Amino acid sequence: MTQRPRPLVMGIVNVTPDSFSDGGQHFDAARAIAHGHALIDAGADWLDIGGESTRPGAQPVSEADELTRIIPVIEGLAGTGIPLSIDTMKPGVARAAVQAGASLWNDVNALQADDALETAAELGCKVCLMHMQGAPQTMQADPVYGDVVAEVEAFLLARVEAAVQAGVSRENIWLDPGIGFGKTLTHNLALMAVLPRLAGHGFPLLFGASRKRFIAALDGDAPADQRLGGSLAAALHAARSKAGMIRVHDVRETVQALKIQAAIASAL
Ligand code: 9MG
Repeated sequence: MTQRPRPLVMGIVNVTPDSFSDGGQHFDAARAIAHGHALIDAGADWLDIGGESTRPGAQPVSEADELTRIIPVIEGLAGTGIPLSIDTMKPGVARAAVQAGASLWNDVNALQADDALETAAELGCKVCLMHMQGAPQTMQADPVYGDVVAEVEAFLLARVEAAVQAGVSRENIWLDPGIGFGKTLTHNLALMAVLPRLAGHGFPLLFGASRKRFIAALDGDAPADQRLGGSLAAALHAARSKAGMIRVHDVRETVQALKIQAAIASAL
């Protein structure tokens, strides 16, 4: 695993009803594609495209609806030269997305769905195995752990072994502690504090804290559009902790913060 001076930045393209829609059922792929281009211009190294919200309380969508949302967007961004990630829990969606041009399957469910392991092995794409306790609809109701760090770490390493057993190449595996996915503020902080340990297992770490609820919990219930400071603080911490990629909404600001931190570190 080669170490870059700063982590890669993954820009988020959510193709969900609260973004790029006319307020109804019609998704505007052209606007989502334009947003992807704007994130690339802002310095994104990767784009993560998702058609099913995984926010706390989000309801599942059908495979057909998810495909209708994301495939035109992936096809529209496939020629940019910037690699694309598909954020989905569904093997059928991952398969179609990879055929349309995605090269990373970002699975918040860590390939636990039926056929997910076999599909990932067959596709030969990169995979991100993320930890989540429960499912998005209910995960924040009452998350409980004995030792959150040990449990998340053991889960991720067990999913690595399941993936490798199924034929996924070790070189294709990324890990992610899943900040905000079935975790209280205390759980999130404990995991962020041990990022260097989680990054030390030989697999690159993907880290996502952008605009998440824990920032509001520490700063007067700040609404999502006022969480940039907290998002940048978490991104810089992840970079110092040797995360390989940071998943963010605010690409330009994150790239700038990471550049400055790397420049200061190189002057030491
Ligand atoms: C889809 N999604 C939302 N938050 C995420 C996070 O923190 N990590 C990954 N891998 N995916 C996420």
